Amino acid sequence: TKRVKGVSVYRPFVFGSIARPIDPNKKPPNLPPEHTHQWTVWVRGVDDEDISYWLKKVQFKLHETYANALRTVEGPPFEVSETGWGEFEIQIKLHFVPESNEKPQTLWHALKLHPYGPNAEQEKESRTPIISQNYEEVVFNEPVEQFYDILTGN
Ligand code: SLL
Repeated sequence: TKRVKGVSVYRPFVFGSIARPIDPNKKPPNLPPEHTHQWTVWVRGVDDEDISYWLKKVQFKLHETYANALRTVEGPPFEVSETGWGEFEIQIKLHFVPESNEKPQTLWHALKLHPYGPNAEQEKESRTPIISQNYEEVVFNEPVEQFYDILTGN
C-alpha cells in the first residue's frame, strides 16, 4: 500500500436524472395512483466511457417514502429507475475498486420532475423529458501504487 507521492489523478464522470410524466391513458394498472412520473438516475462516464475500472459500486439513497430506499448497484450501468410523485435529493455514494484503498465519496443530486423557467408551460404540454445532469471529477490524491497502475493502464 505504498502511495505515489505528489501525484493526483482526476477522473471525470457525469451524474443526473431524466424524468417523464406518465401518460394517464397508458398507465400500468399496478402503479400506485399517485405516481405521476417515471424517472432514472445515473452515474456514468463522459460520453458513456467505461468507468468500472475505478468505480466498483454505487449506492443511491432514495427518499424514505420509497420501499428499500437504499439501492445498491454492483456494476454498470450504475442507474436506478423508479416511478413516483415528488422531487427530492438523492444521495449518491461512490465506492471505488478495492485496489484503490479509497473511502467512498458521497454526492447529492436533486431529482427534477417538473419543468421550470420561461418554457415550462410549453414543456409541460408537450411532455418534454426533464433532464438534469452534472459533470464532476473525482480526485485521487497520492493513489496507492497498485491503483495508480490501474488508473493509468499499466
Ligand atoms: C415532497 N419533499 O414532498 C418531497 C418528497 C417524495 C417523493 C417527495 C414516493 C413514491 C412511493 C415518492 O414519489 N416520493 O410512494 O413509492 O415533494
